[in-house]
Amino acid sequence: MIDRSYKELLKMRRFPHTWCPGCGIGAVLKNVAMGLKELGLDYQNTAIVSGIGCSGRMGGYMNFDAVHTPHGRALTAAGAIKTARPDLKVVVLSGDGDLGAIGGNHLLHTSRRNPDITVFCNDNEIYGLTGGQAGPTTPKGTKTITSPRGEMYPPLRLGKILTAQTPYFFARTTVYHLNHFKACIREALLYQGFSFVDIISDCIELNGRRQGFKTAHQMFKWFDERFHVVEGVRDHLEDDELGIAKKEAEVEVKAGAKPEMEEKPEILEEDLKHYTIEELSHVDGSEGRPIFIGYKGKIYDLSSSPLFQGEKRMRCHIAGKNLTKDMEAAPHGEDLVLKFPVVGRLKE
Ligand SMILES: Cc1ncc(C[n+]2csc(CCOP(=O)(O)OP(=O)(O)O)c2C)c(N)n1
Ligand code: SF4
Repeated sequence: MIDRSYKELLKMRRFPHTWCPGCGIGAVLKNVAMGLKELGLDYQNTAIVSGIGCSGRMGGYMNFDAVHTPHGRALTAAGAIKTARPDLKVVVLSGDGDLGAIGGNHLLHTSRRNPDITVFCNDNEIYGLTGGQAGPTTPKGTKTITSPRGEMYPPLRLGKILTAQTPYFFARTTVYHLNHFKACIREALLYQGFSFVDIISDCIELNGRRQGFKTAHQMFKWFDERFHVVEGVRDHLEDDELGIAKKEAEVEVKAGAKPEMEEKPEILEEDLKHYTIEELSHVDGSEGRPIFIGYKGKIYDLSSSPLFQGEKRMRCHIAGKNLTKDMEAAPHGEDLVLKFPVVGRLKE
């Protein structure tokens, strides 16, 4: 049976929504809601922030405390919320124009400060709400209402800007590459720091039709021709690549100083407790219990993860489970787990 519990996170009473039929924003809203639901994120532990635009309307349909900011200011509000309430997950939903043009300066400086904020950018490569003007990510040569002979300037390469300085998490995906899209949403939400997902999406009415596409599906096929998925975690993504680029901060080693080694408490193999799947399922973080997960035969204690702190400690769906298969399908979570202490072994 299809799990439709993500709908609890949407204000269904406000439907039908405002977007045109075939618009990619619906897919972004639905899949972000599914990703939040899967990770146990809801109105008690998460705040949503949007800017202005068709994309900026997503926050209004979500069953969360959501802030609809002036045009371009979503990241300033998100940063303020995170500063005042570090226990909250803060998620920004907005468009390429809002985040990359009028909000571009905030994007630069928020990414530099690296707060734990996740941004989902519905990148339809146009200003949709205001009638289809060329925006910062409009590809060169695209005919728009403000560039009837084709956009003169090359687009802003969000990926290049956001991966220029470590640490960073930048993912590019499309509304058409559904499995990849879902994996990016999940990885971005799990990342501790500033994560940005550039979701190539369609504005069929005010971008697609002007370029000769008759349906949203024709635009999806065009996304499939323009982009291809690259596996694993990269340092950077080429302009035609869909994937995840992630890098930790470079460690500064002063001249003459010995690099500091991370101290890991040594646990002897014979001291490790052996857990069955059944026993593991009880160590799920509920009622003050620790948060254990299984991975490749070992049990890791994730209780100290900042994701699971605060008075409203989340009951995360990953706790108490053997995640080996899930993480093999989406290997980006591995480095998240390996830094936590090994506290046991999984009985086969
Ligand atoms: C200060 C200010 N300048 C301009 C506008 C007009 N305006 C509203 S939405 C928008 C563009 C939004 O584009 P994007 O973020 O790509 O969203 P989309 O509508 O394509 O989803 C503009 C220029 C505004 N509302 N406020
Ligand atoms: S104008 Fe474009 S972006 Fe706005 S709702 Fe319609 S299709 Fe979507």
